[in-house]
Order: sequence, then structure tokens, then C-alpha cells
Amino acid sequence: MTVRLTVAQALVRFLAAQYTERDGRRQRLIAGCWGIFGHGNVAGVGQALLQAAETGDADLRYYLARNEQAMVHASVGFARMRNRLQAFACTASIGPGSTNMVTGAALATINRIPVLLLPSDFFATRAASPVLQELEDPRSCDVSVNDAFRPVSRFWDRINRPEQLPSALLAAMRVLTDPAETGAVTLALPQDVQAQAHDWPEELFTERTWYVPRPVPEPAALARAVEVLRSARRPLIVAGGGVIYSEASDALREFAEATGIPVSDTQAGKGALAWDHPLSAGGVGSTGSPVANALAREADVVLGIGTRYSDFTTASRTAFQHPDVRFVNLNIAAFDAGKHAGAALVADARAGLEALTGAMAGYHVGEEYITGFREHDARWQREVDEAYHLGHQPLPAQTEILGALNEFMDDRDVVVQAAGSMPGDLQMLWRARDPKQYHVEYGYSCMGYEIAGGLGARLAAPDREVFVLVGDGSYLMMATEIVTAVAEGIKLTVVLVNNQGFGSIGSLSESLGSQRFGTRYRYRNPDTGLLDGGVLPVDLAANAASLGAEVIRTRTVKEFGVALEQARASDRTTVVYVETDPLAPVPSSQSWWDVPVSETSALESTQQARAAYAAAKRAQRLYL
Ligand SMILES: Cc1ncc(C[n+]2csc(CCOP(=O)(O)OP(=O)(O)O)c2C)c(N)n1
Ligand SMILES: [Mg+2]
Repeated sequence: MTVRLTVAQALVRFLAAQYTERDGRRQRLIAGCWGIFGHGNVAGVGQALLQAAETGDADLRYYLARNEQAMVHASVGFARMRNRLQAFACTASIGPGSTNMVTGAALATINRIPVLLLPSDFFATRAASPVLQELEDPRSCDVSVNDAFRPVSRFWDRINRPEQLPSALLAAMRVLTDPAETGAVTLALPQDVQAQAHDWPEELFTERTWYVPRPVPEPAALARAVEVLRSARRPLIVAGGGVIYSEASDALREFAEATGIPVSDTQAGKGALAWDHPLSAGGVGSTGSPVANALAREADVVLGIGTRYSDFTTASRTAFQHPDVRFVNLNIAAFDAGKHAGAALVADARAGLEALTGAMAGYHVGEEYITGFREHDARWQREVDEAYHLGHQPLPAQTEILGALNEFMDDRDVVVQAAGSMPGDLQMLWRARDPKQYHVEYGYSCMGYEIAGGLGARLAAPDREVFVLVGDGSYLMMATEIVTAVAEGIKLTVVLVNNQGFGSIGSLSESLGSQRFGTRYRYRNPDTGLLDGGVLPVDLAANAASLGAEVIRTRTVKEFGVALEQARASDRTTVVYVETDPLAPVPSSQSWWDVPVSETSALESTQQARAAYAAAKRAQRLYL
């Protein structure tokens, strides 16, 4: 039996019939389809989505975004919140609509979060080439802007004929649901092919379940890992995002309690173990806590779980200074398990931790190791309290705003962030209680993720309040999805932190001898020729109101707290606006980040910074 449908209709019907299952829980794989229509998709995928909604023969809800990059962010926020068991599709028109998604694709792939991208392409027949928005390549007629998705996708295909669709779809679903391979999956759809009819076998549309595996470690690999771990006197766990996606928090806690090994976390792993657990050491690396960083410096064995060891986690390979430090890497991706010449334990985080707990029976670190770091942590927590309650004047410090929000939030509330000075302050200071509370996109650290990602997170977890923290720079880059939140009735609380420019890059610039050059939002000054004139007459709060949000302006930490109460009580998307002092003090992570400074320079500030850089660089290591 066959059924006659267009390629786009077949695609929609197929996507609506895909499911994932893990631990006996089954859910739809493709939860819906974000889109922005143009001539490339309006009559193809657009018609198919309309027909699905009108006839009810395929359940795939369409969500209209305001920016294609943002719709990929929203999809990522959603899939991350759902631990990668569910994802969105995104349809875009040809040309700019599609290339707008490239940044989102890179973000998804770097963070290992599934998203199905459906960029439209010029005619497969080339009947009318060059069509509007078609890039012509004099060397080949087979190139389109969608080839730019190849390096940022985990699977990429172009459907030039209807017959190619079934195998491409199966391959795409496999990659989306494979926890080791997942990321952006791109199917480029020529505009004529989308509308082309074909007789499809009925079986293409029967419900299909993709079983998300929990691979167990190979016994020999487990034995090798255990041998290294058992030799450890000062071991440290680095918990990454893989712990959370695998829902391995309980297994992590049980392993830590059984062995006494302290747990540090990465940006993606924060909350895997509650901050006030006696074995929690806080964030590790460049923006981590000095407690975890002191443990890291002397650790003889590092057990990385579900981490890809970014430079922020390893402090650009200076965090671990024990001369004989060895790594054990529990990771579902062999690629990550092999890093730093570690003993590779390729397995699901939960399955691997359960195996390790059994195999490590009888092992426990010395009590003095734990009491030593507990004392350090107690001193550090007092510093965090101070940073949370600085009383900075006249404008509050950012750490006070984060503190007020942290103390205000319930355990199940979610905080979303991505770029600027906040991710660092958050990793160092935030006290996360729930594995899904801390949602900071720091793989791509993409300005503009915040509001769109928060929208996706809230769509995934309507029972949780979502608090988006966004800097003025990120807000200006992509505030547009406030409109989508309003239209969809998806309530967000957006905390808009205005420090008149790039606080983060400003202080980085200063520390590297570049004098905050070009990092403030100011008028160009005719006297200096630089952007160091007066403050700009920009009213971001008024801007947010114009997009349909409720807006509360606050000037003090106290007013900020009251506004948070109001925002929580409201069922409308609310922007809480606050100005902070970008020069307020922040505690030190006692760590480093490798950002090269000019080797030769006519500026004294740069020369000094270069000397400091060269000295710090000497601590950088190869872990072989
Ligand atoms: C899309 C994108 N462009 C550039 C950067 C580099 N960058 C990182 S933080 C930052 C400034 C962010 O400004 P804002 O959102 O106001 O946060 P603040 O640094 O003031 O806390 C820039 C330009 C980035 N991360 N993402
Ligand atoms: Mg700013």
C-alpha cells in the first residue's frame, strides 16, 4: 500500500510518528516545529503543516519565531530541559532565513543537544536559477549556502529526489536520539522537491520508537578505571552536563558518599549534586570556586563524568597541577572519554556510576582530606554571602542581583543565561539545588540565547518558573522572542541587567592591557575619536514594554526583590529592569584563562599584561 503525498507532507507525517523511550518512559521525539516562512518553504513545509493542523492527520504544532537563530535556541532550550529525549524541528526559507540558523546549529552541536534543521534550498531542477537569494558558485552548480551547515551538523543531507527522503529521515532520527552523536541534524530541502508528490509506502508513517540506550562499561575498561581510582589519595570528580542528561544525580551522590570523593561541577553540570551536599566543592576551572580549584590543583586522580573538558573547566590546562595527575573519563562519547590520556570508560553516566560504586566497594578517601576542604568551603560560603549582600553604592553590584535572585528562587525554578559576565559569576556563586535549575549555555556562550533559550525551557517545563538573566549587550542582540513569548502566552521573567555595555569583555580587556577599549556603549567622542563620549539615550525598559512585556523598573536590591515577587505572581511575561555597576568587585576564582596578549606592543599596559601572561602560561600542561 502506498500513500500519495508531497515530500513536505510526508516529512511532517513521519516526524509526528517518532517516539523515544528510555527507562520504559516513552515520549514524542519531535515535539513541534518552529518556523519562519518565505518563498522557500511557505508552499512546501508550510502547506504541509497547515494541512496537518486542518485535517488532524499529523500532530505537529507550528510555532512562529521572530528570528531563525532564536528558534534554534528555543529548540535547544527545550531539548536540554527534556534531557535530550525530545527535540524540535525548525523550518526556514532559503538563503538568509536558513543561514540565520547556522549559529544555532553550532550552538546545538557544541552543547550536544538535538535539533532538526530544515533549511530550504534552491530548485533541485535548477529550472529558474539563480532564484532570489541563491548563492551562485562559478565552480559548481551543486553548492548552496546550506553547505555552511555541514561542519556544524552531526548529520547533513540534501533531499534532491523524493526517493532519498526515507533513508535520510531514518539516519537523521538515529543521530538525534544517539546521546553520543547528537547535535544539529540538517536536512536541506530544495523548494521544488518540498512540493513534489510521490507514492510513499505506508510503513514509512507507522509509529516508530527510538530506544535511547544506557550503555554499560566494558568489564576490562571498568577494571582499568577502578585500578587508577583505587590508587588515588586526593581524587576529585568533575561532573559535566552528561550527568544531568543521563539523570544520574542520585547515582553520582551515592558514588560520592560511598567513596568520599568530592564533586566539582562544570557550567553544564551545575546542580548535578546540590550545592549544600557535604561533598559538593562547587564550580571548577577559570570561573569556578576557589575551593574546587584548590582541590583540582592537588588532585592525583580526576574522575571526569559527562564532561568534554572545555578550557573553562581545565583553566586552559592549568587547573590540575599534581605532577602525576591521571584522568578517568566516564563518558558516553568515546571522543570525550579519551581526552587527557585518561582511562576511558565509555558508558552512560548513570550506568557507569552504578558500576563504579559496586567496583569501588571498600575504598574511601582519608577523613582529613574531606575535613580540609569542608573548612575551606565554610570560609568560601561566607565570601559568597558577602558578595550576595555587598551593599554596593550607588548602583548595586551584579553579585547582589544574582544573590537576590538565588535566594528568591524555589528549588524547581530555572535560571537561564549564556554570555557576558554573568556565566562566570553564576558558576562561582550560584547555589543550585535541583539538577534542572541551572541552565547556562556555556558551550557556545552565545549572546542572544538567553530569552529564546528561556522560552524553550519554559515550553519544556510549564510547571517551573523560568528566570532569564540577560545583559544589555545580549538583550540588544536578540530581544525579539519576547514577542513570541507574549503571543504564545508562555510566561517568562526576564531580568535585564544593564551595565552600559560589555562588562565582561571590559574587565577582560583591562586585565589584558587593552584598557576596556571598545566595550562600552557610548557616543563617539569628537575630541578623542573614540567611543568614550556620553551615555547613550537608550531605554531598554521602554523597548521591552514596546514588545508587549510587562516591565518593572528597579533601582535598588530591595526594589528588585519586590519586583521578583510581582513577576512571580503575574501570569504575563515580565521584564525586571535593573542597572548595575560594571566595576563592582567580584571574588576571585584563584584560576586562569588563556587569552593571548600581544607579544610586542607600544602600550605600557599591554607590555605589563604580556609579562603577567607569559608567567601564567608557564603553568599550562599537556596531560599525557
Ligand atoms: C554572539 C556573540 N558575539 C560576541 C560574543 C563575545 N562576547 C562575550 S560577552 C560579550 C558582552 C556581553 O555583554 P552583556 O550581555 O551586556 O553582558 P556583560 O558582559 O555586560 O555582563 C561579548 C561581546 C559572544 N559571546 N556572542
Ligand atoms: Mg552589559
